[in-house]
Amino acid sequence: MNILSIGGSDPSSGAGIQSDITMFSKLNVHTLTAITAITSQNTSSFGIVEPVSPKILKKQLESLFSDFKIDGIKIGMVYNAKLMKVIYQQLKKLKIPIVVDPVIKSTTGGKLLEFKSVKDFQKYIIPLATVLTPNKFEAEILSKIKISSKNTPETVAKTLQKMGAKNVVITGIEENNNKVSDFVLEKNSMYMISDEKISKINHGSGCTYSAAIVYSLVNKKNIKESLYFAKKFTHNSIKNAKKFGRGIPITNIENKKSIEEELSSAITKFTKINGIYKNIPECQTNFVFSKQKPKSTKDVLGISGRIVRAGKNVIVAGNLEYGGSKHVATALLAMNKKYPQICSAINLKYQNEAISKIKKSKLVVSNYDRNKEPQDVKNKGSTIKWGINSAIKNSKSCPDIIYHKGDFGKEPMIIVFGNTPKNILKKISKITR
Ligand code: PXL
Repeated sequence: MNILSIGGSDPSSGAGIQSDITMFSKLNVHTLTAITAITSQNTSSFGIVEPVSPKILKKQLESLFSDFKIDGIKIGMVYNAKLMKVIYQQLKKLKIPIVVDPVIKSTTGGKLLEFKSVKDFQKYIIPLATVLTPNKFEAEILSKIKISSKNTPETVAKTLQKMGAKNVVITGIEENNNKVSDFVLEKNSMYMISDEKISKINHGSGCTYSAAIVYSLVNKKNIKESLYFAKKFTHNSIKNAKKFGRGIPITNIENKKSIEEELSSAITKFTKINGIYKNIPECQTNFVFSKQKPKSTKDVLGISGRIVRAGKNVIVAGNLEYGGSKHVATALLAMNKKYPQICSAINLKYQNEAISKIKKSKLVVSNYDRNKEPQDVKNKGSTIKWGINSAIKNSKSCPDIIYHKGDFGKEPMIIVFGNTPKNILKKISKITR
C-alpha cells in the first residue's frame, strides 16, 4: 500500500512529513512524500520556514504520479498560494481518499500558513478534501466565523463543506469533565465523537490523527469508522508520547510486535494457565508461529525443544528458532496452504473431556483417522500432511481444532490453529475452562 504525504519537513520528526513516514512504516505502509517547505524547529521552539519553489513541488508530484499506484493522500502544511495551486492542478482529478489537515500554527507557535494565503487555501486545498480536519482555531480562521452560542460548530462545518470539503471534522470543539469532543459533518449526517481527555501537551497528535484517518479510509473503512479508529489511535500515541528531546514529548506509536516477541509472550502466558500441565501430551508440546506465506518449516518459528510437563508445572525447554519444530510446523504448513490467514498452531494432549468441551464451544472441529492412512503415505512419512488435509476436507469451514485418536503406538493428539498465538490462547481458554 502506498500513501502520499504532502507537507512540510520537521527536523525533530515530531510532526510533518517525518512523523508521517514514521507512523506509516509502523503500519507496513510505504510512504511517498512531497515536501512543501523546510522548517527549522525542535521540541522547544520553532525557528524559520522556507517554502520550496512551485517547480520542485510540481516535479516531486509528477515523478510520483508517473510511477506509483497511490492509494490515498494526506495534505498537511502548505505555506503559500503558489504551492496550493500546484497541488490543486495535480490532484483535482484524483478519485482516492484525500485527508486535509489545515495546519496554521505549530504547537510551539510557528507559522505554517502564510496569512495572506488563507483565501487560496479555501479555493484550492479545501475542495480536494475527502475529510477536512481543522481544530477549533483552524476552523474559525478558515471559515472566518467565531464559534459562539450564535454560530454553532454546525454553522462553521457547513461553511467549510460549502467550500468543497466532502466531510468535515472539527476537533476539540468541546472540553469538559475530562472529555474532549469532535464535531463531525458528513454529507447527510452530523454527530459528535467524544473521548477521555489526556492532559499531556505533545507534538504531533494532529499529524497522527489525519494520517490515521487516511490509513483507515484506504483500508476501505467508512468515514465514521475511520474517525473512531483515528481517535483511538491518536489517543494511544499521546499516552505513549516520549520525551525524545529536552522540550515537549513527541507522540509515539507502539511498534507492532515482532513475530518472536508475540510468540514468546504467548508461550509464557500458556505455561501459566492454571492446570495446563494436564493438557501436555507424552510427546510434549510445541507452539509455532510463522511469517506470511511460509514455504517450509524453516519459515516457521517454534521451540527447538519442547514445552514440557514437570510435575504440576509446565516449563519451556529450548529456544525459539526458525525450523525449531517439525511436527506442529508441518501441520501448520498444510493448514496455511488452504487457509493463508492461519499462521500459528499448538499441539495438546487428546482427552475426552477436552473434546466434549470443544464440541460445546463454537469452535470448528475436524478430525482424521490414522487407521485410514494409505500405505504409500506411511512409506513417504507424510502422515501429518495427509492427516491435516483429510481433516480440512471433512470440514465445511476453516477448522480451529483438528484431532486424531491415534494408532498402534501413536499417541492421540489435538492441534489448535489460529491466526496468531494470541488468538490460539483465546481458543485454549475455551477448552480448558
Ligand atoms: O503539527 C502540525 C505541523 C505540520 N507540519 C509541520 C510542522 C507542524 C508542527 O510543528 O512543523 C512541518
